[in-house]
Amino acid sequence: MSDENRKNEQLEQFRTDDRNKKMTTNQGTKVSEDEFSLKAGERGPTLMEDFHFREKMTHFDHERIPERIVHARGFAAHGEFQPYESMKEITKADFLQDPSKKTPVFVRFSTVQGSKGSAETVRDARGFATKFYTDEGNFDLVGNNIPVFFIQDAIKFPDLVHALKPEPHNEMPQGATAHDTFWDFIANNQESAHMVMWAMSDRAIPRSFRMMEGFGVHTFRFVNDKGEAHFIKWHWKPVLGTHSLVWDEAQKISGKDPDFHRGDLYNSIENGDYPEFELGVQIIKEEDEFKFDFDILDPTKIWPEEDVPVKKIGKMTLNRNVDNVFAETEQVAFHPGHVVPGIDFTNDPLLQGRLFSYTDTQLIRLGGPNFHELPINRPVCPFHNNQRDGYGRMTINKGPVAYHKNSMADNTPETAAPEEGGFEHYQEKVEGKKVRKRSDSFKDHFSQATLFWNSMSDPEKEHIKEAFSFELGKLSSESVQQQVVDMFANVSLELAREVAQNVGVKVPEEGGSNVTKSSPALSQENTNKLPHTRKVGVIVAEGFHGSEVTSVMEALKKAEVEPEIISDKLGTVKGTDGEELEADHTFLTGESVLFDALYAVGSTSADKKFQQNALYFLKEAFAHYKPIGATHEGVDLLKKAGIDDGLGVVFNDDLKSFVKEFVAAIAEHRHWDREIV
Ligand code: HDD
Repeated sequence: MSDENRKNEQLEQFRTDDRNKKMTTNQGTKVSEDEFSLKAGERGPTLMEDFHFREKMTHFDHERIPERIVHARGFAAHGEFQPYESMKEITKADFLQDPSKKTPVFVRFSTVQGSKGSAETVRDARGFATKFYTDEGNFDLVGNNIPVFFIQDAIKFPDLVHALKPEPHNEMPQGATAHDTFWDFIANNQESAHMVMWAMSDRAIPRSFRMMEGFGVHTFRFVNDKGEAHFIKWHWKPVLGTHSLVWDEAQKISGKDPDFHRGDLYNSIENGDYPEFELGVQIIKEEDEFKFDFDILDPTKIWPEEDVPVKKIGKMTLNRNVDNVFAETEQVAFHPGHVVPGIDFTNDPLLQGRLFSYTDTQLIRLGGPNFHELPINRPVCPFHNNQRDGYGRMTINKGPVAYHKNSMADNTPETAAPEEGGFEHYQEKVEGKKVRKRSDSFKDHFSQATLFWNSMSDPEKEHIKEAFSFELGKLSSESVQQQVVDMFANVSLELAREVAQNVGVKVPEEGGSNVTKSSPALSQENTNKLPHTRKVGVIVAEGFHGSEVTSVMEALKKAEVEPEIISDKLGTVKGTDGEELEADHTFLTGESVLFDALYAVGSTSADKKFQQNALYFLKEAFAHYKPIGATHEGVDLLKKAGIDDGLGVVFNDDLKSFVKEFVAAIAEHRHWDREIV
């Protein structure tokens, strides 16, 4: 962790450590008894004058605040951002000028649909919200891991969310879109087609927050010190690549470890494996605004990376966990309208509406207009204005003057000219009639949905078909099923026909698309593939091949893979040559679904029960296309399970070659060639 993190220094003033201290009330009076309330007689009623009881109970009664209406389930971490080069030519944003300058950041990842206690590996978009504490004020990049959105106009957001959330009459299902109202909304709001394709793809079940892309979604503007503007789109690219779970695995993890994603993020930071994301921008010149076959202001459209390349402009490293989840992760308030000079908005009607909604929601959630004073939300630069009072005001503004303009305080706080860093809105020329309508340029809902479909590899296409078949298969309304199938016939007839057959509705005859274009950048097949931080479960029984296993484990660690021992009981497992290993998990506490790969070692003395448990783990890992390695008795185990060498299964008695092949198989992430299509 960098010592010069200004946000960390600021937060330090608010941190407190209660250990080894005397207990007091909130008024500072020392407490002599905390187990018994004050009573009139040992068996008598509690007395009103028990101020300690009253205070303790009242505080407890008020501990909960409303959860976020969307993105309630989230987890966050601190870090730093550093640009690769000066972006002076196109933006005057101070934090993007100097490659030696580090800016503190706070990132909150989230699911959208479920409530605060819901499972984390559900099928859903993920929020990816970053607060940059810049020297010119806070800049919030409030994005998702999907680059497009369901709707084009913010006025539909309450409808979308009402349809997406658990149904109001029975509050089901939790953390899932597989229900009638969601799909009814989709079929009747067809601008959602593109985002639905992403939501049905593997992108919606990420392996880790560390392995997802992030997108600002909207088109924003960069403005330089000459007042010239460019259109831009924001991207976060994970250094570890973009990787996903398998749907069956994701559902099982929801039960086995509902905290899977936060655990993964928290532990990787605790272990010093700091998650890294490169910040990228796509840039379009003002004069090229109308050169595309889509409207660049439409938030249901991407700018294909092959047409508008992503320029990587810096890197973010997450290097510190929060000290207190409520104080930091829960109370952080993001807002797409928190911008700094050099970054500006466009007329995207979804963005425009968001600019209203976020402050409004914080007023109810955080209880008033002073949420910017909460430690996590405070800018690291000074802030001065004439705003005063309100619930929970912490700042003590001195003096009688709280108005502009004034003479009594020399007309201060004074406004700043643009040269002094004053924010100046980009002077875009606007004219038109007041209308409530969709622009004609926003009316093509299907071309990019087909572009996405065309860009998928065969396994990815198969997963999309299965996801649609799962979701629609859960509906009770046949009419909605039919409407959705008919809608997606406009994206791909192959997709719609297969889904129709799977869910038993009329197979569409007509449809299809004449879009043949594809964008390789959209396929996860083409992502970074690295073995780093992958978890390998090493299945070991008493009497294992001692030195061999330890040398394989050492070699795996060298490749930055993380082996963890699974056995039938916790404690020491002894090898043939006296070698000892400590079991991290048993077959009860560990689970095949919680590992990226398995290494079967076994032993000659493994009993039947051990073998049965190990076989269950191995078969499940195989079914989830995970790399599996085996040596010695482990090979026999696998053969018993009917699993043979090849397709990500590595048997090799030569240890050096074994490690090399196994690490390569781990880097590959999943071995889809096992899939029977
Ligand atoms: Fe939103 C939260 C991202 C459209 C209204 N949104 C929220 C969060 C993220 C996003 C990441 C969680 C922030 C956190 O971790 O605290 N939202 C998006 C993206 C959108 C989007 C990428 C489309 C491009 N959102 C959107 C619209 C509206 C909202 C159109 C309303 C007009 N979003 C909200 C909200 C939330 C929110 C209700 C809930 C909690 C909060 O803001 O602070 O105001």
